[in-house]
Amino acid sequence: MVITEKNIISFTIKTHTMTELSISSDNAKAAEESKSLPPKSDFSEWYNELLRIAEIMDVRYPVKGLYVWNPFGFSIRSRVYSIMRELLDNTGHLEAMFPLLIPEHEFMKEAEHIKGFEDEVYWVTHGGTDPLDVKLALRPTSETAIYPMYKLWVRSHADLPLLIYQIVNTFRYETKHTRPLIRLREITSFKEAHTVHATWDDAAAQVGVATRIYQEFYHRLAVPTVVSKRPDWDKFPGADYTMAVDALMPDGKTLQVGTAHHLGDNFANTFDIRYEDTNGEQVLAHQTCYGVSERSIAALISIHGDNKGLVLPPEVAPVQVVIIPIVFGEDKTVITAVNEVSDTLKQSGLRVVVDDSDARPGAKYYKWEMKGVPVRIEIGPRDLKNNSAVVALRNGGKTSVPIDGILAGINKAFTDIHDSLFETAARELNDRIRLCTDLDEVRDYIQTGIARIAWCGERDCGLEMEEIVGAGILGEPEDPALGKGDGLCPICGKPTDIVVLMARTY
Ligand code: 5CA
Ligand code: ZN
Repeated sequence: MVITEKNIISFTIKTHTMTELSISSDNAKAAEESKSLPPKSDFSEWYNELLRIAEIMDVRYPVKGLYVWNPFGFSIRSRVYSIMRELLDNTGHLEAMFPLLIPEHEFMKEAEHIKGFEDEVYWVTHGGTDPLDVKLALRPTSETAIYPMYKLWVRSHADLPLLIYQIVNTFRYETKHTRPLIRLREITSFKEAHTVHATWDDAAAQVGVATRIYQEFYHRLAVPTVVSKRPDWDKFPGADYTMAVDALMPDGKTLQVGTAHHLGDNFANTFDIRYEDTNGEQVLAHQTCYGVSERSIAALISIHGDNKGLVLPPEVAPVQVVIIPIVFGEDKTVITAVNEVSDTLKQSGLRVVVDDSDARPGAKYYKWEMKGVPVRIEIGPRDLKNNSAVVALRNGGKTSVPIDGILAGINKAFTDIHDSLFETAARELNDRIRLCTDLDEVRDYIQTGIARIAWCGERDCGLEMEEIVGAGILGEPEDPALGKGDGLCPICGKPTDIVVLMARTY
């Protein structure tokens, strides 16, 4: 092979990280493709095309409901899940890992749980050509894998509380329309926590801790959420009650992005999980479980993205800063300055790419905007004369920053970007929650957002409200500013101070 300058360049690119590699595709092609991103107002098309063009997921895998994480998408996922791990580890949770396969006799122990999941379970029935003695379920969630072990692990009140989580893949034979990151048959990023407590009240307090952890998690992703108590008919199979965390998607539908379930002593009863209390008595334990999936990434991408592509909060962006040298002719001073700035930022742990390819600046902007890079730095001869650089934020705005203070400038930009993304999304959510006085109004309003409406709390009235509106009751919001108010139940006319949320849901 003849060694040309081009070969050398491509060789050096190959020694870079996976992220840099996957995004080093041809600029002209990237610019061309970005033009084909449909407007965000056409949300469903925009979403699917964004996943493809920004290289988040490849949906061409030949099994329905199973998708492939591209390296760039996976890099976002890793950072998002690092935040989750950090929050759980800092609140006393321990990470563990349980088997994927659950024997039929364990899976079939809890009646409500079976009813809820039996239509969704994939079964392994053969080992090679031999039929198995005991059928094995691919976990749709892991209560029945974990709790037989908890029976062995929990001995005394001193073992409690027990707070364990795992991040695994789970399988659900979903019959509703499958969608990447939103409704999968193989959920690849299922974070499930399973806790054991002495009393019902201790478990209830843990459900509160869980929803606060989730709100904090979503805040780090700059995604505002609403927490509500699901109506009884929509709770987790086998739970006493379910608290849910919902995000509002751009098309006005809500996405359930996390749930925390109070399991009472239901599973403890079934799996015989008991502890010796201070009086030496054997007492049934109380439990909770709570979960989040890659829906968190669907919300992150959908809520912040725009017509030009991804917009990512700096903490989870695979590339945080792209530096574009503006060079004319043979002058090397700009390149030298660019490399110095790049080194300074990298030494502080920032994820930086210098795009010194010979594509036009416009093509470079397209490419890195599509990838959601939060900050673009441009340095040209004129900037150098002033000892400054132009700093452009992906979510809008440009400033000039002195090169001497570049690190402080970029760190401040990161904070500003995160705060502004959150504030914009929170305002949007706020503006799209409306108090309605009758069900006709609810039916109209849910085309746009989330409706608030009085409800007496009776099951029959709630089910009829859902029937009339053609959408679900999310539940009574935890925040009293949303969940309380004086009104009349739209079905039975009884006065009530309960207000519930109704929305079209994914
Ligand atoms: N064992 C409990 C807590 S981990 C459990 O399984 N709860 S769950 O069924 O509500 O699932 C937890 C969360 O996973 C849901 O709130 C939802 O955000 C997400 N999820 C559920 N099914 C899917 C699916 N098919 N695809 C993507 N995410 C899903
Ligand atoms: Zn009523």
